[in-house]
Amino acid sequence: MVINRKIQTLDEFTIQQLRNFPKATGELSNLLRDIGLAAKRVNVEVNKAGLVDILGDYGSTNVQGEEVKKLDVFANDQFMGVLRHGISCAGIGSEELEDVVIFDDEISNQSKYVCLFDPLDGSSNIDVNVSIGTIFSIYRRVSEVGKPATKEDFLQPGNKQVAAGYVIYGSSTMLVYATKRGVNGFTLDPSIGEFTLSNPDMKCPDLGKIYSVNHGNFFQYDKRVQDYIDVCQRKNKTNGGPYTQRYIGSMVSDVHRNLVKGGIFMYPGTTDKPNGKLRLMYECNPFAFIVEKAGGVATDGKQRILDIQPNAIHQRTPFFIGSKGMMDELESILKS
Ligand code: P6P
Repeated sequence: MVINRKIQTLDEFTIQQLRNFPKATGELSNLLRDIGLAAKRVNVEVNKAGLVDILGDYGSTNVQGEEVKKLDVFANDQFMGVLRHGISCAGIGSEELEDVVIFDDEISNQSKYVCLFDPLDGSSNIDVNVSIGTIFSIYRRVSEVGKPATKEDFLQPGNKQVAAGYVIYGSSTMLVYATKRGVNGFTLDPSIGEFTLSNPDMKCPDLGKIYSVNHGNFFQYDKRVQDYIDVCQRKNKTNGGPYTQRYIGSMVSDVHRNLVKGGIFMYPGTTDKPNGKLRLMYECNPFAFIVEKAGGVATDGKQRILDIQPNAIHQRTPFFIGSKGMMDELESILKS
């Protein structure tokens, strides 16, 4: 009987990374495995969403003033619970929590890392069975290990991230994460209940043919953003235009597709919301880290997302991310 040893689980992969870098303490590997465990628990509920009476609004509203779906609450509780009871995280920030939660117990205070989460992004799509996702960001603490984490640990620019990733609960469930060593994708194998390496060393194509933006806001965008969208829609021998417009309304799905196939995703500022809708700390920074490690680019229209110095956990930013060639094209128009 041939045993297929080609399958490498997330745990085996992170342990192999540990073996390759003996100075590593294994704490980051533990943290990623904890996140993988919570993601598997969320995946079970997301897959049942159409069957169990957990649809419909929870009736409460989160700190963003948005209706909270039951799955949002469940997902937040899963990630916070696993990390609080793990040994690798000193505290978390979350879209679902008004302020950061410092775990402040003897073991957690010894942890080197803090995490920020969007536990279930795109939750408005839950009731119509569109893919949704979890986004996470991991920082090394700036406060003294051994003492409780502090707010400053969470308000670091994205260029200080140690790792970042996302889970996409779609036709298959994938976990993609990046460290300084690159981007790797794992697909959940239900037969063994493990994330298995399916997309090693992911790279974002330099050019793509997909642009993602909410055209409903077109007349609220800056003129130069409108000009770029116009370029995307026109025949153009130099950039192979017109492009195809794809917009799912679930950022994890849109950005994942563009990462794999090449493309550009935009959530610009509008006259109603000059800073756009997306959150810097737990939506834009993690994806900017991942896409840059894969060779792409991410800006707020003026500067690199990862260089923005945050001043609030829930602050928003305009967001442009994707293939380097398309982002260069956008930048040339925004600077014109
Ligand atoms: P709009 C989902 O609510 C989300 O936060 C992102 O996942 C998605 O890209 C965006 O909002 C969609 O927003 O305003 O285009 O519906």
